[in-house]
Amino acid sequence: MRPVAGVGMIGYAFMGRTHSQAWRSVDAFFDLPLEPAMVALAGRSAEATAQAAAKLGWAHAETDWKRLIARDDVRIVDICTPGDSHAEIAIAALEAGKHVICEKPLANTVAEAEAMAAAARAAAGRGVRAMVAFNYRRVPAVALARQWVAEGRIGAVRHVRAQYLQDWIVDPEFPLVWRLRKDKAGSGALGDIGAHIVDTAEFVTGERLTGVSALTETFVKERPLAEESAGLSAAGGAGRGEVTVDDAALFTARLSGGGLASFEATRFASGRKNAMRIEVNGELGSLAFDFESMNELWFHDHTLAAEEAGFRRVLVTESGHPYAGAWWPPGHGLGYEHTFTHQVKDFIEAIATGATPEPSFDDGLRVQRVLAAVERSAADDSRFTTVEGS
Ligand code: 4PW
Repeated sequence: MRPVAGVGMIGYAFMGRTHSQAWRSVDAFFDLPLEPAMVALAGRSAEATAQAAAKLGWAHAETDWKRLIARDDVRIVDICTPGDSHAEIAIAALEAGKHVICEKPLANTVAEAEAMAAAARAAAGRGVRAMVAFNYRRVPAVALARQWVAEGRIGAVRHVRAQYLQDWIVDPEFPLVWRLRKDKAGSGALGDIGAHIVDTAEFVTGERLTGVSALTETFVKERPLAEESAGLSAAGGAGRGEVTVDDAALFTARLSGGGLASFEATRFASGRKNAMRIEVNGELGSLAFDFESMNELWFHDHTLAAEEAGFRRVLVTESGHPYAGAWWPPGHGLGYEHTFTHQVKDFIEAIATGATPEPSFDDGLRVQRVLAAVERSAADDSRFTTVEGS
């Protein structure tokens, strides 16, 4: 009999639903050293939380996250709330000896992320683990790209070209949901989706961003007010409010290995729904990925004769590819939700083996520092060179 690890989750909106799906499915597809049990879900409204718990597969409902953390049958705390509550909940859970998995970005500010990373380091000494949920690391094609870069298949990295393109707020009448409020989300496209491509770039290349130069813009400054819990699709209510975050963030960066990188995070790329893309050009070849075709990785081998070389599509569904062997026969493909299942699988294994889970809170802190550097750079007009005559 395997030991049981009780899980308590806080929040049940978009991310709460993805994480619930992961906890429900992980034990059916992977051989785990611990058996996860979906013990309790916490939310503010008793009725809505009880309904969500029943629908998503949680045994109990709590209306106070402190009570959830205090439960003896909860060993793992899964934080799926907006960024403004991550630090308080994560630090309390770690201090109570609970393993913590926390949605991204790690926090709303560098100071909060520093406090969380310090709490995670202190807890690690007591055998307690903490992980930040950059789920795109767990796309098989992204994990394969990292493996091939690490194996030297593309040689020294010269360029990273990363984009995360969505279009769900192009309509100026789309309401002011929490993701568009600095007090709840910390930043806009930058933290919500730019954070993913920063993490993915570092993950795939094994390098660090060492400096940035940035532009940000808020195209629509005011929107209809929305219900507090509204997600990526929502109806506007009465009254209007100010958008306090960026709609788009563009920046260039230097990489620790000497390469140059560019990043674009926007929710105004009409027609692009969830185009999380990365291309890496190395001295021996290139790799390219687009989440909208998430089962594919494109590879160009620059050591081949020019007559033979060129990008070729690798269908990342073979049993020898990362994570893929646990699922369907070759060619049958995986979807968005599988990335979350892989994430909790890796987290459970780290808890059981005592390894530091990746990405750790220190990794989340580093991304937070990049986001802060982007905001500082964008706010500093003196670095923006106006074109003569414009
Ligand atoms: O995966 C993405 C998230 O990290 C989702 O598409 C939306 O953008 C919701 O939050 C971010």
